[in-house]
Amino acid sequence: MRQLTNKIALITGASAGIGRATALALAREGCRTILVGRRVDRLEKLKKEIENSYQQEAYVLELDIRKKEDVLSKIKKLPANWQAVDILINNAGMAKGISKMQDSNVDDWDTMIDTNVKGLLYVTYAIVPGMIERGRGDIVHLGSIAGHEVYPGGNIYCATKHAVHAIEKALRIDVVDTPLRVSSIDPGMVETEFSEVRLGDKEKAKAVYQGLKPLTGADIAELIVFVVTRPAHVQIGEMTVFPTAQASAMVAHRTK
Ligand code: 8X3
Repeated sequence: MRQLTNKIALITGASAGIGRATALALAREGCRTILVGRRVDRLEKLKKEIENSYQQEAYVLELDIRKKEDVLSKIKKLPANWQAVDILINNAGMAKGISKMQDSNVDDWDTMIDTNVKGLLYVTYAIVPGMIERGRGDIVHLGSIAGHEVYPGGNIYCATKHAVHAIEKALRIDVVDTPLRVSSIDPGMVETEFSEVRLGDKEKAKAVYQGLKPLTGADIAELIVFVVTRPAHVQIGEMTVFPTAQASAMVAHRTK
């Protein structure tokens, strides 16, 4: 039997990148997956792929996690057989812009803070009480090296990822008297839509990963599978992961 047979995993930002890869990996390991995102067409395609590849059920939940009332009501109204979420993957997040703080677009700050911090909190708040009641649950945040370091142009994005760490550590304290586990996976360079969204330009996004082999969403998904398949007494705190050619947020080795 696969390790995660019949567990329910809810993945935010499941339509692309790390979220999509994680949904596929968890389904492969036996999870029934709740695919959360705004781009329903993509989520529906992913649901079909999961059903065809792994003969696993998936459920599409159209949701913008920035909308507090929607998060609370839509998660509450999940069908009865999808209510008992065992694994929460707080993946949805993004960076917008690389300007200095004094030159940046304040609307971009709102987007990042509302998604990366407030959205993550709303989803966590909607799910964790049920986990405590059922006496089981894993919460995995997608942090970043930007939650450990601050680099030029990173300002507000780095602030949001530092906040993700604070939330992760605080939640671990708050559920220490329960069987719940709280973890954060903190990647360096992963080639997804991330840089395109941040820079608003395909070519510039490509250049971010030029001359080195970046991580993929699938690399991160395998770490998430590892985290949630540890024995019940083993709780991973934070796991930092880089491409071999990256040493820190600012140090990478590129070949021509
Ligand atoms: C993404 C990694 O280095 O661009 O979170 O901040 S980095």
